[in-house]
Amino acid sequence: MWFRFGDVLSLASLALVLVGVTAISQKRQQVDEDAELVALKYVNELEQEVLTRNNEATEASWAYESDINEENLKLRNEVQTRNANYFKEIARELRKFDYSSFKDEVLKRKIEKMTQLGYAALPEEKFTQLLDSISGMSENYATVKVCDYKIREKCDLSLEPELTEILATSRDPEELKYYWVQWYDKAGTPTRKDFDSYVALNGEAARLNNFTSGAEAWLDAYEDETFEAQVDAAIEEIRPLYEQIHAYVRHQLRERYGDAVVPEKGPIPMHLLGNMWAQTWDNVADITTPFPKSRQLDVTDEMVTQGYDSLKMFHMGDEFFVSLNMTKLPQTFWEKSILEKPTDGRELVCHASAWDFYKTDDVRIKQCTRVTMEDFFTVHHELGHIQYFLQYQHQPSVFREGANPGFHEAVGDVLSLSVSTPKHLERIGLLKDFVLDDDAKVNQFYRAGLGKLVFLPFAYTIDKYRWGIFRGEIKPDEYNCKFWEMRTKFSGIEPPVVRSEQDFDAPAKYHVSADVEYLRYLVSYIVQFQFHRSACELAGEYVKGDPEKTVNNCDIYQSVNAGNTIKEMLAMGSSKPWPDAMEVLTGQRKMSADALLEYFQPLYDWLVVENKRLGAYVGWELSDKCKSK
Ligand code: X8Z
Ligand code: ZN
Repeated sequence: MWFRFGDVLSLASLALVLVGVTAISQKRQQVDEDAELVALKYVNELEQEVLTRNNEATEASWAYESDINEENLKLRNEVQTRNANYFKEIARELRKFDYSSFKDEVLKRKIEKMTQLGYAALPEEKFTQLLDSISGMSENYATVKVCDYKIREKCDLSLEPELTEILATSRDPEELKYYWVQWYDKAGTPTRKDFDSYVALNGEAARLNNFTSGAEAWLDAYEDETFEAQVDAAIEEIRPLYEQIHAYVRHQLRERYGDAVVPEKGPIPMHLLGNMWAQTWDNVADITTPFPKSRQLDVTDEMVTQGYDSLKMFHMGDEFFVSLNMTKLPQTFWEKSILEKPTDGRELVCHASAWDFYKTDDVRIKQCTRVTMEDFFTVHHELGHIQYFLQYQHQPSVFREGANPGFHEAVGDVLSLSVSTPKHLERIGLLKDFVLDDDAKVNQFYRAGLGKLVFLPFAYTIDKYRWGIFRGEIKPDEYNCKFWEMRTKFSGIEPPVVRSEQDFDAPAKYHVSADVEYLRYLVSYIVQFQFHRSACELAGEYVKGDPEKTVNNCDIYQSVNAGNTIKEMLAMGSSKPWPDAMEVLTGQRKMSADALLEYFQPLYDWLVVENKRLGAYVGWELSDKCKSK
């Protein structure tokens, strides 16, 4: 016998149960599918309203930032508060769906993004308090005026253009120190109260969004649990190279300023480095260059001689993008942008920015452009943001973002890497009869090092410091000295005067006062070399192992092939995780310092030999320039 009677019964009931289970699961599946359809319809129907609201908010922010006054601030805050409530409501509705089991990956990704509320998660009263704290800081930053070094009763100097210009060009340590102190005292310290309230509310918002702190909320944009560790590893990888350029610059500055101003083994006094935050040092290339007799690559004077103005600079940037078969700037860009500092006396945020108005072709830049080579690069940087906006404007609103924030920052810089080659500068008539011999090459690599390499530990510190604060690891009574301790540790620089906990210096950097995440720039300065190398390969300008076709002398200008592939990456917006976008251009799915190290290998080789020859000390001792009491 195969089975007994009872077995028959139990088999039958099993079959019945199975039929039942199948029916239930079919039904459940049906319910799931119905729910998914309902969600899809809901999300699609929101699209137009989301665009309109984003547009209104952007218009209000633009109006305020280009004309800072009470009324514009009030209007901006009203729109933002209204929108925060709206997006909170949408998120509440969307959370009713069990969207983690949705089959439509695009829909799932949309809902995940739409339920991430950021500051809008706060109750309305706290949301407006947070807005007030941030606008308090950034308004202070935008409106600081300092008094002239020689004519002390003349007190109308702004960061842009006056202080920026002085820091870049003055070679008088006392004058530089004076302006440094003025700026940090006025742009940093007065923000302390607002900053404390900002930290508290930022933390509350992060926890409402299920993050442990604001640090995790920021890192979430990179969609990779191990991203922080990868960033740490990249900084370690770059460190030997950084130490070499640092040692060389310190040595050269000692030659110029002497032992009493620049120590042999200590950190470099930062006011001597050509930039208020010592974030890039290319403004001191002229006084530290390896081969002063060889022609230098600074074309600022030539730009002035040729009568360049901001409009010309933007037209040239536009022309570069068009030469890559990318999108030409729309007419309204020229009509609505602010490309020069207004002279009608109104206050505005001068820090350069690019804006997407969530319509078709309404994109703008606000920049207090100066006619310098440095700003020529910034023009390309900003136009890179604009090109990204134009390439992804067909995407649904939630995907109208960079693949990650670092991608957005990298696009224009990829073009700048081409613009900065002697080859390109000759092409556009800014450099004539240039002989690219060995000395000139070292000068070129060195200048690139001052513009790119030295930025990496700076960018790292700005957010490592804020992560520390957000995570409660850096305590309020050590905010200032921790900042300088970290700046010294990672960059080997120090303030020109002793600072204390009576001072508060980090908000003297725009992005700290304006609550802009900064890791994006570190990521950009790494991935842009990956993008550059691949674009050069596509342009036929780079062949691995070919000494005639290196990444250092590559100009992708007029390469439709490179342009089309970059375009393909940009057009994805944030519709896919960033490794998918990176793969389109580079074939790689990881952020890697390899391309950057390849770019700077010739500089590294030269610096190691030269620092030995000069007996330049490599590394730095601790700083005693911050006293906690
Ligand atoms: O803030 C900017 C751009 C606007 S996204 C002008 N940058 C960083 C800075 O100025 O600190 C570009 C490079 C770094
Ligand atoms: Zn930018």
